[in-house]
This record gives sequence, C-alpha cells and structure tokens, in this order.
Amino acid sequence: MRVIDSHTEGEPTRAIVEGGPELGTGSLAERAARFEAGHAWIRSALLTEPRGFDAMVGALLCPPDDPSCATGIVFFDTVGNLGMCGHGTIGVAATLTRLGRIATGTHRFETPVGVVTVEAKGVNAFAVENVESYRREAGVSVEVEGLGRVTGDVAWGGNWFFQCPKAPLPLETENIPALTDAAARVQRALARAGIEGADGARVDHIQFFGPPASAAADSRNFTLCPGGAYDRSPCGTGTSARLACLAADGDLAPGETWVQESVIGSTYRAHYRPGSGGGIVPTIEGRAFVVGETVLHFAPDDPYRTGIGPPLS
Ligand code: PYC
Repeated sequence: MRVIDSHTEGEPTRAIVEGGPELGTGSLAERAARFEAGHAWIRSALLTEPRGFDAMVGALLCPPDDPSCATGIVFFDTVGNLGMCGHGTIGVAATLTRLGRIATGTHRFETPVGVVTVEAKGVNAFAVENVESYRREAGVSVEVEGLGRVTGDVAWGGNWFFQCPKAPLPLETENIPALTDAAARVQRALARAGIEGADGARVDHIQFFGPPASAAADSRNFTLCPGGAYDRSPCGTGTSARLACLAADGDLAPGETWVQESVIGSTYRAHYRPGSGGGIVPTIEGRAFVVGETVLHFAPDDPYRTGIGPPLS
C-alpha cells in the first residue's frame, strides 16, 4: 500500500494513494460504510504503532461518483470513519498537488457528507469551502464527573461537535493531558445523557474555547477527536461548526474573517456565506506540507501486521 503523509497546521494526514481496498461502486457514503464494516484492520494497521500513531487521520482516495470531482475521499481515524475532515482535505490537496493531479485553481472533492470545493492557492496553501454547517442546539448542559455542570452548543460542521465556550483550564500545551482527560469525560457524559446529533449520531468531537495567545487570532481551541487524540490543528470541521454558532448568535457577519488558533498555536483563517438550508457555508484556509511518501508492507507472519493492540475485525 502506498501512502503519502502530510501535516496541516501540525495535524497529520495519511493518504492511501495506491493499493487501497476495492469498495465497489455507489455513492461515497455507501462506499465509506463498506470500508468501515469490512476493512477495520486498515485503520489500526495505518494509524497505530508500529506504522503510525493515533493522532493520524487516514484518507482513502477513491474514484469520485460525481465526475466533476477531482477525487473521492473516505476519511477515517482509529475508531471509525469521519464524515468530513477539514485538515485532511487540506492535506489531501497538498498530496494531489505533489502527485501533479491538481494545479493552482479550484477543485471539487467528494466526501461521504457532500462535495467540498478546494482552492489551491499554491503548493502549500489551500482554502476549503466546506459542507453547510449549522447549530443544532444552544446552551446544552450536562453533568460531568469531576467537572460539574458543563454547558456547550451541539453543532455540525461535517462532524458532530460539542463546543464549550468556557474551557475548564487554560488552553496551554502543558495542560494537554488534563484537557484530554476533561474532554473525554464530557464525551462520555454526552453519551450517557443521550445528547445526540441529527439521526441519533454520536456527538464525538469535543471542543473547549478560550482567549487566543496571538493578538492576530480571535480565539484558541482544544479539540478532542473520537479516538481520544487531540487535534494539533484548529480543526476544520470544528471551526466550521464554531462559525455556525457565532453566526447564529449574531457575533460574526457573512464574509467577516475569523482566525482560529489551535492549542499548539497554529491557525486557520475562516469566513462564511449564508447557506441554502438555513445554516452557513464556511471556508477554512490553512497550510499543509507533504512530509513523507512510503510503501507499507504487511508480511503475513508479522504478529503486528495490523498494529499493536487487539486486531480489529
Ligand atoms: O480538521 O476537521 C478536521 C478534523 C477532524 C478530526 C481531526 N481533524
């Protein structure tokens, strides 16, 4: 299997460019469901040790169903598929640029939750117009073990988010283990309380917000991803969901720039236009760099061919 690794504002993406599983035909959502049901071993083999690590997001490149798209993409982490992935889309754009499959200009990528538009501004700079994003519920309170009552908004940005405007502790790198623990408690509390996204979807991404470190940014965040790793980037789908909440509160106007800082200090520039379904259509701009091109081997007698840990079926 041939993979190309990149990072987007610090967050890694591993794109499968050759030798991925055959998923048949149909919509990207159907093929993503087949990938999740029948190829779980690829998640652990690519995204856990000894080949990877749990912060990596995988991107399986496949032929698009919509011929106007440059590629189809199934995003996945160690525990399952992601609907969309902002940093992953920017990482894939850098990878396709490296492969000579896209040039400077505008391109459409098909994901299981809809088509997104990518403007390639150079080999490392990309802006993604995401799927329509919206706030489902404002000011949802949940009792969290060790933290008391925590209040946040449930919002969609291509994945489901619980966004807490008040972080339980300062958003600084030395607090990452404690922030990870606090966000995991919130994640479990939401599941226990039956707080869900549309159609019973799990609200599996947790974000804390606070003041930025840089005077050039509007906000800083910490994002816990479904598999338990934190997002090194400001999270593209999370920033999309945040813009939807800011727009709903009248705190950000269409076209106004929002600079979102991550817990490591990297940033996305973002803005939105009104959507046709009552939400907003966000654009997220950031940088990605290709960091490696690798052929992965899976020897049949390698006891860790599917990664360290219980093999996924
Ligand atoms: O950038 O949308 C994102 C993302 C989701 C999970 C990790 N990164």
